[in-house]
Amino acid sequence: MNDAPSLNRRRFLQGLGLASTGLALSPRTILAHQEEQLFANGTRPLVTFAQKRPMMLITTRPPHLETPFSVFNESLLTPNDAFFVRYNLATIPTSIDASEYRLSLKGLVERPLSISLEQLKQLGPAVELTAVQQCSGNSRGFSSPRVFGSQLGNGSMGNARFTGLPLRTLLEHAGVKANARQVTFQGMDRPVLPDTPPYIKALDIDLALSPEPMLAWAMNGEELPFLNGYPIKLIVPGYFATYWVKHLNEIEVIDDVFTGAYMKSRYRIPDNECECTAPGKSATHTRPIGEMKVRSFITSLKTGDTVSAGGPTALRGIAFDGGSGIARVDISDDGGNNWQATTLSQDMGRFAFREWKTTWRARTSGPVTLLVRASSKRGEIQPALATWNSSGYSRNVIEALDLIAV
Ligand SMILES: Nc1nc2c(c(=O)[nH]1)N[C@H]1C(S)=C(S)[C@@H](COP(=O)(O)O)O[C@H]1N2
Ligand SMILES: [Mo]
Repeated sequence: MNDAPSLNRRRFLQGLGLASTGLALSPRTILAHQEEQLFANGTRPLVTFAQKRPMMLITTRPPHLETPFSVFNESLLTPNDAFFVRYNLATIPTSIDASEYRLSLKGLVERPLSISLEQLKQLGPAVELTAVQQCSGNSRGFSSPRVFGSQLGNGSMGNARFTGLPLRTLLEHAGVKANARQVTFQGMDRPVLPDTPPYIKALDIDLALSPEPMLAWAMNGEELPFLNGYPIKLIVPGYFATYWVKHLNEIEVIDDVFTGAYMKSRYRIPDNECECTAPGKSATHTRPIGEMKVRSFITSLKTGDTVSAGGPTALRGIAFDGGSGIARVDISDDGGNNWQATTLSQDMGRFAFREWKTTWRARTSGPVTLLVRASSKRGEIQPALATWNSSGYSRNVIEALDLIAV
């Protein structure tokens, strides 16, 4: 890509007051418009940031914006202007000159590199892949008992078609040394205070050299939106978004297990099969969060909606897992005693949202609860009861929608 779009982008961000200082990050609030959350936090304002349509505001600085859930029923690819935004550190880049951008690769490689965007794109053939990106804390706000952290609804996820260079092409170009154990990744955002640890993530060398991780520069056929990691974001299909480092510019190959705070103390889950503890208890042994668990949602209805008693109701929704692919999605209207199979739509790849559809009839009038449950190709199935961990990570309980048949 040439320089023109990035220059336009810089002006665009300046125009919205995003460019000069971090403090200038002020969203334009769409007044009078609030989105319901289904837990005790009440409503959320819808706000507009640069390149984004009205999004649900979690925090302003750094920007943390959730996708309104209705977007997931509009298209299987989450549009760039509706894709969620999350940062851990408050000093985020506000202007990036693509012509000055360099990606550095150092540490245990034969030939350390510092390359431009153009050079990166010339290193090998570009690849494309559709993948779900989901925050570890997506749906955390539904944890019971409640947990610390942003009270997220179900909108900290999205499905996009990414274009970029396989990470392993870059690593092989530089020549990884035999004693390599992990690879670390850092972007251009920084802590506000000197004592706050930097946001650095690490992947085991085998994962880093596997086919899927990608240095992506485009999303749904367009440059990455600024707030989604322009100009380069690391894509780790199947893995939670904490590893998908945005504004990526520093990669290092190391001979040990990385001990930075965002690996050693944060983004960790109980080291057991359910990634859970008894409610209210903290785990004695933890490990870094990894692949996503299987999940499914009904997108065509929302809690409180009215359906016709006896008549057909068209249902549709989405399902995804950590990359084995979706085997089946079933619904139940009797608390899970009987399940009705749904039809899976076209497969966009094992890392993508899988659409499901079915027709369902509410048998009697009155309140009815619809459950949706996905099974993955590796035999994983959503649990009937919510598991709990103190960070509210990797929630994947069977979703329930309360409807009224009339
Ligand atoms: N540079 C950088 N990359 C980051 C983060 C961050 O704080 N800084 N947060 C991670 C987390 S926790 C999430 S959920 C995703 C959010 O990506 P998005 O804003 O494109 O949706 O970015 C990940 N990559
Ligand atoms: Mo996240």
